[in-house]
Amino acid sequence: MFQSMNGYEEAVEFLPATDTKKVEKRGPKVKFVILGVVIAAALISLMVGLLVWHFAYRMARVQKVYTGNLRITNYVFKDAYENSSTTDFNDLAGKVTDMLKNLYTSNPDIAPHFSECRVTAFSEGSVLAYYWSEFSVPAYQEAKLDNAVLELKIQTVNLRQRTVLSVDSFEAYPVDAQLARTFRTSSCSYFLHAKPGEVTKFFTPGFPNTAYPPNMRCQWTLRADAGHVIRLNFKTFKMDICKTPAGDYVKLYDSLSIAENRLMMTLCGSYPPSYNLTFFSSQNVMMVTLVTDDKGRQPGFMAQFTQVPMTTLCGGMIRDSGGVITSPFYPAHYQANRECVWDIQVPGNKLVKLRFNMFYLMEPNNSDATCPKDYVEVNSKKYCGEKQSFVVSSDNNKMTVRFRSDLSYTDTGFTADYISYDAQNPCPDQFTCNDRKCINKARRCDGWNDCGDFSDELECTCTETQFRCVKSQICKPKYFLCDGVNDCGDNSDEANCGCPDNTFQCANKKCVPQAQKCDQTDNCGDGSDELGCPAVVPNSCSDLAYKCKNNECITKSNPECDSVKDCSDGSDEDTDTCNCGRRPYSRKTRIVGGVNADTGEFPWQVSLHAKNTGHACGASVVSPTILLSAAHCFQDAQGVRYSDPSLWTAYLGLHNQATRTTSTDVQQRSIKRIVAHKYFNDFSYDNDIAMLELSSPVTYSDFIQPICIPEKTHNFPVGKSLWVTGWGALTEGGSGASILQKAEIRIINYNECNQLLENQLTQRMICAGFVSGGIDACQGDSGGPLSSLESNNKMYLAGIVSWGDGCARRNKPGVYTNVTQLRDWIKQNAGL
Ligand code: 4AZ
Repeated sequence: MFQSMNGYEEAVEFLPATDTKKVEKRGPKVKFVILGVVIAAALISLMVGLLVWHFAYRMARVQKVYTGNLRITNYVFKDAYENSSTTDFNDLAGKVTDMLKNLYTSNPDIAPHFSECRVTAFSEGSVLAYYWSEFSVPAYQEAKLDNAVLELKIQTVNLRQRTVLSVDSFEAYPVDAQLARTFRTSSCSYFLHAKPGEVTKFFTPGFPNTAYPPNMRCQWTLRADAGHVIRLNFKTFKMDICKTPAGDYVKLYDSLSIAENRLMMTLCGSYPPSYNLTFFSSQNVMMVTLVTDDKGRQPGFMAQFTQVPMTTLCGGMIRDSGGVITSPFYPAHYQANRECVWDIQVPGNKLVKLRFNMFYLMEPNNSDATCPKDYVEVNSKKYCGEKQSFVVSSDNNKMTVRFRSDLSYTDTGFTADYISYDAQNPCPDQFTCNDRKCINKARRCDGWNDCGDFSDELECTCTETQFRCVKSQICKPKYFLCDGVNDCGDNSDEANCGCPDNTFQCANKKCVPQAQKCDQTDNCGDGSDELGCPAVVPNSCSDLAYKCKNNECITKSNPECDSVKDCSDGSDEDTDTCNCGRRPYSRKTRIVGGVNADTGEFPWQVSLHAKNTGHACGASVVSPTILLSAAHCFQDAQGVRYSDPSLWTAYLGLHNQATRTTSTDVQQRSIKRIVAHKYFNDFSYDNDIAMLELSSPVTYSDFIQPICIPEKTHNFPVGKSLWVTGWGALTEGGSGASILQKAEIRIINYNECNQLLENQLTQRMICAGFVSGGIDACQGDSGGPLSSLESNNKMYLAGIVSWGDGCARRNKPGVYTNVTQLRDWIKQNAGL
């Protein structure tokens, strides 16, 4: 190879080094040529750049659409204006569009861009004309056009001079041009006028037989007679889950234009049928629009509306010594653009106290404490947003309460009760909080913030079973020290609890050598040293690691069904196992008046009826044929053979006990087999679990779904919030509930609870509730689920209602069967 190259070299003719002239002569010429080429290239790119800029930016045009309404004062509304094919409509529409065109073309910032404008509807008042106007504007002039069009509002004086129309108000609002166009051309457009005394229904295309179509744009124009408002109620609302920014959604407008400044509410996701989705218009019109994307089909909605006489009556003079005030139409959404003033006056020697029990005046994306939009003003202080129960009191015998809603967004409002009280003794036989709320005297200085403002916990002498938090100076029970929960709020109860260097602090506060972390041995005794260990160690599972079907071990915390494939065989994400814990009604619900669950909110909840007794116990659906419940429900007693399957009937999908035989959501089954835990101890209630096989499988529905069974390595940490549900007694020794009840409670530290319950706990039990009492399961809730919402957004069966020392007592939390500890039993007996 080397040789052949030598051969070529001989043929190359090099410039003789001595021929310097030749080199000099060529040099400057080449330089000029290069320079010329560079300049030409620069000029060309400049030109191209300019052209691109010109066409792509200066010439690139944006379609702009504005919508709104204007009020014509020298015309009187007539029925013909409702129908766009009448001559009356077209005459007046022509005048309005002429006026708009005049207005636009006489403004130098608007005229060059104006394309088209149309009147879409009229309504009463004298005549409100709804319109849209379209413009085509170079991108760089968009902001200028926006300003000019929106400022037109204030030029209404000129309007009168130029046209035969007297216009006293004019609104314009930019809308998405694409959306506006598709609404205009959509064939899915309906015009409905309420009939006096009748209910008018409308629904999404295909409802209830088929899902609504993809990429749909529909609009419903709703009208009522003059002097009426519209009451709109969604009976069913099942849309795709809410997605931002797009997705499927329904918008309600307090207007006949789709201007966002008149938007009352955006609805998406699904609402349980028991949710009060009721809205009132402020005038006699309303617009409902539907937008769907290309995925995630659902049944849609069914709505109905009626007309009700318009009344501006709200608020007033109150001279009674006590009563209730609410926002208009509570608990339906209040109207936009309302003002109510209550002037409360009680006898001269008394003061006024107002307690808000429900308070929802929420505006999306608005956390402004000055309450610039909807608010309630009491004694000149404004309140808005979403609030827990609170009390406002006055220093004299008068109180003025003002409720104000602006043009857009409405909420469910408020309900409040007012009482008059004696200034010298605001809380007879009770403790008076700083905000003049009254609480039971026994709750003073007990370590719990019963007043809500800590005033019951100030200036206390700590007892020997209490310690004092550093910042707040509040006394708390000593067993809060070093329990891993920041009870003081300043962490002072958790300070100085640490472990020495090179040791690891377990969840139960034990210290173990650092080297024992993730060594697949439970050195802590609570497994916490083996949690959160990233490595996957094949074929050597410790008790604490999740075991894959192929025997791989996953030491990550709660790896099952978290949408991450941790096992190489994917068994942690098995679709059959993971198809559980779903709540078809996805909306976060608000409890309005009490603790009733919503229909379908806990679709795994079962009511077990014993012959001649009625509802006796709860249970949970875990598969189409299997329920889990508590073993103590099936112990023979008082001459009744509770262990006999034929004694029992299971009601699935049940919400209200009164409708268990009539509701179409309910599926009723007899029981084929009951398997109680072999080692259930009817003295200690250890191993309080039973499996029930149904006579025939149930069909899953929106109201019947299985709950997920946690793996034995699943971690439910202390302090985690869970839901307990059932139809059990509403008070200790009291009678059961008709509507399924729900209560949010928290997991309590095992050792602390064991102390409170005098060492009666076994490892197959967990405690949940509140040491302060007040919220708990009770008789009749037994066997029912303790449901835990996990990070994968599925509900898991953390426990089964088992026993307690009474119900809701202080220092006596409820005890639940620890499902993770009985995971192997469930596998062996239920095959799941
Ligand atoms: C019962 O008798 C019962 N406070 C269930 C739970 C609790 C108390 C009693 C918990 O079924």
